[in-house]
Amino acid sequence: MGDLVPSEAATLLRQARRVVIFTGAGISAESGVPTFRDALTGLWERFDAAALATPEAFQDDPALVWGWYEWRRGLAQRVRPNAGHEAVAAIEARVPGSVVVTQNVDDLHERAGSPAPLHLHGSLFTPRCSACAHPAPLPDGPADEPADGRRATPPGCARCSAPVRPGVVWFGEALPEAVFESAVEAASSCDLLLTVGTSGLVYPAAEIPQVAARFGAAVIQVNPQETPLDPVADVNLRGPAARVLPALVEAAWH
Ligand code: BJW
Ligand code: ZN
Repeated sequence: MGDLVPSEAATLLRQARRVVIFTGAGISAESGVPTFRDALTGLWERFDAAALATPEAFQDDPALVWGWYEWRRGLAQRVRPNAGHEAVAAIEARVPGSVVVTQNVDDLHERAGSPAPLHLHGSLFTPRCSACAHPAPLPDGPADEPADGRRATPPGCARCSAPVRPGVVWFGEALPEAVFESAVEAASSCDLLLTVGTSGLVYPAAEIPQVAARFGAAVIQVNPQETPLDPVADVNLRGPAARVLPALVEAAWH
């Protein structure tokens, strides 16, 4: 454990009064949710996730895109939060001025006990109308791989009968404004930002750690790989979140 976390990182966390924990797909990897880049497993390996996560893909082939998201919703429901999500909730419990900002569309932070994570890219669990944005109920029964393959025709909107779409943010779409503003506000007023399991490639989300650094916060990154955020981070902890985050909590407070 000792070599996972240098004392500098433990001290930064112990002394912090406001922590922002900024997470990406890597924090859910050890729960069994493929990261965005390797989300193309199983039945989906023939498809390019970046091409499916667009309004154009949904317009061209709504059943393909809806089926992909229903499969991912089913997977998210079947897996459990891991020790990384639990360590994040432990930090929030210990440092009351903390905020979780996640790019993830699963609900594993909530299920680990994080009270109100800010979901920059929406959620698998809040479908809405693709035309009038009226919120739609989740389909009945457990979401699963559609029995007849990859496709699942999306339900129609109760108000206008246009196809229902997933409540996520696709490429080319604006992030939910109030959520993004709250994230920027939290980043600009924290004294420590932890960036965990994100490639740091997708904007404007990737600005969040940079905002924190610009406003004088320390930045700790947790990722087994190098990312474009390496130079922004004061400390780079190279390892998987479910091992490194509990070790960091342990080193800070026990
Ligand atoms: C571990 C680990 C372990 C592994 N422990 N770590 C230039 C060209 C074209 C477009 C653009 C451009 N510059 C900017 C743009 C715009 C675009 C963008 O950023 N594109 C880039 C790719 C270039 N951005 C947008 O379009 C955004 N909107 C926008 O800009 O709107 C403008 C606008 C304004 C006003 C009106 C209208 C429009 C929207 C971006 C939305 C992103 N949405 C997605 C899909 C969400 C739904 C879904 O999940 O399907 O969000 S894309 C995808 O990427 C998803 C993720 O949240 C996001 C970030 O991915 P993340 O989390 O970093 O995952 P990975 O897989 O990339 O990385 C995993 C990391 O984990 C790796 O580093 C591993 O090493 C690590 N890891 N195991 C810890 N155990
Ligand atoms: Zn509608």
